[in-house]
Amino acid sequence: MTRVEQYLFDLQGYLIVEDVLDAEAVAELNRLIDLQDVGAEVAQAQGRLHSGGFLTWGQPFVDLLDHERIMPLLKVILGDGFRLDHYYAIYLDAGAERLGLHGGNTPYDPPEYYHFRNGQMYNGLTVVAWNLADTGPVHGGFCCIPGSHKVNYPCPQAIREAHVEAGCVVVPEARAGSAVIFTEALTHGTAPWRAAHQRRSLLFKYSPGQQSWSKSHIEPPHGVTLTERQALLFEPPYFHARASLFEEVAS
Ligand SMILES: O=C(O)CCC(=O)C(=O)O
Repeated sequence: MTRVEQYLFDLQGYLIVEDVLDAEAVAELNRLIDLQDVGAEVAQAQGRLHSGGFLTWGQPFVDLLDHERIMPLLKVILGDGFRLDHYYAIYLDAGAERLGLHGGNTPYDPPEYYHFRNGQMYNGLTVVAWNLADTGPVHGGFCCIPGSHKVNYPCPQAIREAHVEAGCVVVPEARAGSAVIFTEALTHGTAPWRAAHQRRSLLFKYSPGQQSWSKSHIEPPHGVTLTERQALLFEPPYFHARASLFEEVAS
């Protein structure tokens, strides 16, 4: 993680990592999604679908679990030994309405925190959202109140209601191929989807090794071969003697 990335994540509570996937990789992931006939499901769900299960749809999805560009950033954000808590995709069609603002440092939510101690950050549940379509102020998609992972007052109702119309809410530009990393301690939501193209974002949510946000602990997907490091990401939550994700890692 560069000093700039570290500064921006600490300052804002999120970071856009541009061009992690090239156009070919994005096209392949989209092709594999198309094979699943997702379009019909999204239409049936009135233009908004949150759904998991895609790790069995092809190796390119599995490769995202521990992408080499993202892992060093997560090591700083979450500490070594973090685990995959849960994952799902967001599909939005034109006209999909907003998802309300949620999260934020206050009131305190134990599994979703941002602390700074001993000269380093400690985060609870943290999201890596892979964008397979352009998102941003014109199109819609992820929105947030930068810095709210450290805020000391609850988000006022007036700001929740105004949503993206509130001056403090941003819809960051995040093109296809980028990854948006954010702490769930950030106040965030979804801006209405105004683009003609379908929003496709794959959200991988990681917890520090000792905790779980989800009631159930995620199982490795059936019929998928994982590397040693990917398998470690599916370990249940515990702290003592947790294996490093960064030493002698099988590629
Ligand atoms: O990316 C988005 O649209 C928001 C996702 C969200 O609200 C969440 O991960 O809790």
